[in-house]
Amino acid sequence: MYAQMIKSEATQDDPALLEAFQARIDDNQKIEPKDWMPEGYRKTLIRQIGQHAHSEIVGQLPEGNWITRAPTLERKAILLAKVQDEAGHGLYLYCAAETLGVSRDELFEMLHSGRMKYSSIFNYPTLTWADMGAVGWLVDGAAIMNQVPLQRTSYGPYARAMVRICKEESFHQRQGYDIMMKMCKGTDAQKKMAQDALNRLWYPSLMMFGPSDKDSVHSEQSMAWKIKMNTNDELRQKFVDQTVPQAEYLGLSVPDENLKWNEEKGGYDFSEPDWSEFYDVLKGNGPCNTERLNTRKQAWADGAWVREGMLAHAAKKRIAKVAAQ
Ligand code: BYC
Repeated sequence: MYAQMIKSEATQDDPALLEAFQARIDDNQKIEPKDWMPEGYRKTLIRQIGQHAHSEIVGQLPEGNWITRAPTLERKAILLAKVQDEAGHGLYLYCAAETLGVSRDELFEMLHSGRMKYSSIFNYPTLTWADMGAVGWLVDGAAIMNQVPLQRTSYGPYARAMVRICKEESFHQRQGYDIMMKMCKGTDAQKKMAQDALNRLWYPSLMMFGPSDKDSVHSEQSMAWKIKMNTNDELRQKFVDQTVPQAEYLGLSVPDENLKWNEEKGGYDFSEPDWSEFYDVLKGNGPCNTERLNTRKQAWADGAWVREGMLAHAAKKRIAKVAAQ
């Protein structure tokens, strides 16, 4: 019946079509690119997948900054591989977004004009080598917490991209924790550096999960469509519960006076991030917003000759093919 309906000239607000679509979601069926979908579902996916893709490629910048300064050849090779992985994640995600009818050029235009966001975390600077540890441990740790459930998301191409991304992210998280372990077992100055990185990156990492549930605009609809599998606060709580024992193992203290195990809820009570800072960063006023966006725009401009060359080559081949027919 569903197949018959998609063949018909049904409109977006056809209740029977919407009901059948929701039934497929509720039945955990995957939605594929050629399937009928409500316009809101398609737009929400483009927004979320596009922002996720942008986060991956902007996320390369704070770490790319440290490739030339990694303390050993081995650390340099590992960091280089991690940053390359992130380029790959961006590519899978841009491809997944393209299946929804948006072009790569449009996605980049929206990033460059500020109409599309990327994760707030990447607007903070990476000041010391310990930040490479803290980014891997906390930022990739938060990313995995959010992305593991997304492997079950309702849109097939997004869910499948997420499987590989999660495998690589868990390696990234471990390499970050490994750097932290080395720093914490090192000299007093190295341990101090590790503590300082945790102090600066703790709250920005908590912000990665988005505003608290009462202020989240999209959660309710996105969860009904299984574009999002958990609320922002659920994932933030899971992240805190997982990360606090890891900090204790390192001998570091989480910069939160209110952090306390709550037996009744079986999780930690903890302080909320400063949400005014979060919204300010989203508006473009974080410490590195301008620098990050300018770097991306410059990379796009610098790559113009490659795009033009490839398009010219494709056009030439098309003409040659027509001439040969
Ligand atoms: N930063 O209604 P809400 C990574 C925006 S990790 C910036 O809760 P939603 C990586 C939100 O877009 C990061 N903006 O929204 C790791 C919305 O504004 P718009 C990437 C944020 O979408 C290591 C408004 O606030 N991961 O890639 O239901 C190395 C209201 O929020 C943020 C993903 O993108 C934020 N932190 O939930 C390299 C995972 N939080 O769009 C790379 C997929 C919220 O209406 N995305 N906003 O203008 C998601 O799971 C969800 O989109 C979010 C937000 C949980 C992030």
